[in-house]
Amino acid sequence: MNRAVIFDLDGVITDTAEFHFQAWLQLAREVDAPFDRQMNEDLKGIDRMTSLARILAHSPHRFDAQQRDGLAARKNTHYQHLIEGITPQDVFPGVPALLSTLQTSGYRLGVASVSKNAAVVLERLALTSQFDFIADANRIQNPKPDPEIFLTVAKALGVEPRHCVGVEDAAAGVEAIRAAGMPAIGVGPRSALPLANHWVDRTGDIRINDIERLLV
Ligand code: B16
Ligand code: MG
Repeated sequence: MNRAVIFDLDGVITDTAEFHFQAWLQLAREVDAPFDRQMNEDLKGIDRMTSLARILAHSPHRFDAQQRDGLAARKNTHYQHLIEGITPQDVFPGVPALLSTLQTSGYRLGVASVSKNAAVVLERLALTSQFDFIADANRIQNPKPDPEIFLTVAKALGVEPRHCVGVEDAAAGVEAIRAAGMPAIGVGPRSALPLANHWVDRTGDIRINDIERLLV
């Protein structure tokens, strides 16, 4: 039987979730919108334009479509600046060993990130070749919590969704995995990711037994 593990990127493989937060914080200040870590929790796993709309809802200013495009590009410039210096040392501890163990145990490996910067981040982490398929966010019509991105990766890997496990740090991402008909491992507290089937504090804490138990 073909089996697969499909990983989110930001906040699961590396700490780019923090860089997204820093970039949104800078943008929020520029539009006089209140923004903090708590509000950022609702943006995790959410695509760029939807995230921007949520921040602008708290701004006293109004922006037309063209101005919004400009603001989204500005946030992305802040983000790209922050990720310039990432190196393979920024991969979360235990992740390279987990990927190797899964590979040698016959699992297919995929990445389901809605970030349009995912390919660049994976290159800088020197992880591109570890995965059998990396979704291209530019080709995904429906962002998380829609299951489209996880179903796309499962199809590309040639594995039935029920034989895939998804790994996510965001509530919208866990919802997308479950809607795709896959069991989900939540990286974070059970209270923040209530729809997951198993929880770990860090991705490197995932054991192959946890995955096998979820697939029986
Ligand atoms: P970009 P993931 C998501 O990536 C991030 O969690 C989210 O904060 C970000 O807004 C989104 O990607 C879009 O990223 O602006 O780089 O296209 O968690 O799905 O890996
Ligand atoms: Mg994430």
